[in-house]
Amino acid sequence: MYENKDDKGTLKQLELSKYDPYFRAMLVGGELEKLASVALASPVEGKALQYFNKPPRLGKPTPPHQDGYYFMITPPEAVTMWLALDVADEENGCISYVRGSHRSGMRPHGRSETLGFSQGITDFGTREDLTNEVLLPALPGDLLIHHAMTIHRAKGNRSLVRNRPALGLVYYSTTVREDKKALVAYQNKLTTELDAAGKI
Ligand SMILES: O=C(O)CCC(=O)C(=O)O
Repeated sequence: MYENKDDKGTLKQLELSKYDPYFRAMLVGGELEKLASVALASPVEGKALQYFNKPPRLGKPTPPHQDGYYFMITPPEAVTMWLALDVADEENGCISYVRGSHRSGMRPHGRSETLGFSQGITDFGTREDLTNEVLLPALPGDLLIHHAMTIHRAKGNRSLVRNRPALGLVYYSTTVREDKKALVAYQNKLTTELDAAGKI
């Protein structure tokens, strides 16, 4: 996905582990898989490794969301790792988390207009959300790990020159049940809509 699909300099998201053995090996069978298994106290399955960028000036905000809402799994026992490939700070859109939000259940989500993050929390912005929100700037090589229920978001990239590149790795506990039918149906519907709107 590109912020502007006619400008290849605006790459924002790219699925890597499905197509590239190097990234597949980073996701499955290595140190990061072990770390995910410790974080979830369970054997895990590596599900995806994606490139996430916010190109300078054009990178849009990431809407507040819980990854578990997108995953359609029961129970929502999964972690996402976010590996900074360059400096991420307030200016270029580092991630922020709502501390403790993984303990407070799934919030209502609704359609967002952000390409790549089609769902956002519809009632985000309560006093509790904002009081507990913590910004996490990162240096190249820093690894952030969040639970699938942790609310997070990021601002857009206001820098005129700096990208905000990162890798996102997703691991599910092997105890989860996936609603694959619902997931495929949703993804197909979304792809059709984005295609019709000329966004992909
Ligand atoms: O890179 C971003 O801005 C958001 C990434 C994200 O939401 C995630 O990895 O779960």
